[in-house]
Amino acid sequence: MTTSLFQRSAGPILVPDISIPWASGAVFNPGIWFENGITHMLFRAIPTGYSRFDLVDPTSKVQLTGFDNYVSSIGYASSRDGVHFDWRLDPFITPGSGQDRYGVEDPRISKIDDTFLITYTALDSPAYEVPTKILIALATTEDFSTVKKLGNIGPPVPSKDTVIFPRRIGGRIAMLHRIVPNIQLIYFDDLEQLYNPPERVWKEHLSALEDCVVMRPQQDWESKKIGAGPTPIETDEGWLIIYHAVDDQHVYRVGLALLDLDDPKKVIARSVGPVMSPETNYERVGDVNNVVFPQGATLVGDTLHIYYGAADLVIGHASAPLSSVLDHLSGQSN
Ligand code: BMA
Repeated sequence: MTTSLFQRSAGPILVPDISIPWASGAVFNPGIWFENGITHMLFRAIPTGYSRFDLVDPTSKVQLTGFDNYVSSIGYASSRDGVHFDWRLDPFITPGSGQDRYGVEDPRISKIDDTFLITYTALDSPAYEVPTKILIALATTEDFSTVKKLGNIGPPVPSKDTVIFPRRIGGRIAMLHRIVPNIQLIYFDDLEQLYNPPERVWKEHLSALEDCVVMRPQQDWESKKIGAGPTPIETDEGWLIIYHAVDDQHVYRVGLALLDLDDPKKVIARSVGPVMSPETNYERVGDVNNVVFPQGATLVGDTLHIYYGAADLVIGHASAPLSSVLDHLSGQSN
């Protein structure tokens, strides 16, 4: 199933810290931005005090996990070598009293002009209440010190796994998101439209949703759903997309794809098999077992670094030469 394309660090690179109350229970799913030698990380963090319970999926009968008292914040850490991170002691984004009152989750970082754009999931109902009210939220920062929450920028239907391309494409802002089970692409004319999308933008997108699909589940290991991970990485061959895929048994794995640089709706190549699967103990056993959830990546020289949530409890890191990743993809179909 797995290949040795990616080399993991010896163990998790960030774990919950009992002395930091808001991050004492779990830290996972890190968004990453690399600039001027610094790796900036934003991650999902949960305080201790939550409890797990078993849930059975009513259709598939697969055993799932539910949680009580499980409200996430987003923390910040930074690193000079990409693997040893220093924490900021207070959370970077906290849930408010509005549509994000049940938690802020899964941040991805992009940058247009001089502004960092942070897309994340906001919960307007308790996690694991069905149907969960989830929204796409946006926040901006210039310096990873202060942050401005802009609220809900998403459609009037549940959507998550949202990431903005790190430059304009054809003069517009391009964003991937996921309405189950596919990955879709939407464009905004400019930052103002992204910050405060007029109703018609999502209305038009939803009415032509099938035409906006970039990737659909294709393989058994992707059967339930797929979702974009890190900010797309620009390479000579195309936009490198690192995504997660969930199978019928609720196992999360990692896949790769290449999208056309000028028209990212065109898939140039895509993994046939997963490039990472839960293998180590900390990926197989945690708050949600059998999860590798990539959400951040950097290209430093010729090395591609991937940062991922492991079993919804800790943060893992793996790397591979970009040339090997592109060679691997050139042997795959789409
Ligand atoms: C997704 C999100 C992620 C989580 C994953 C696996 O739906 O909630 O934050 O890591 O499920 O539980």
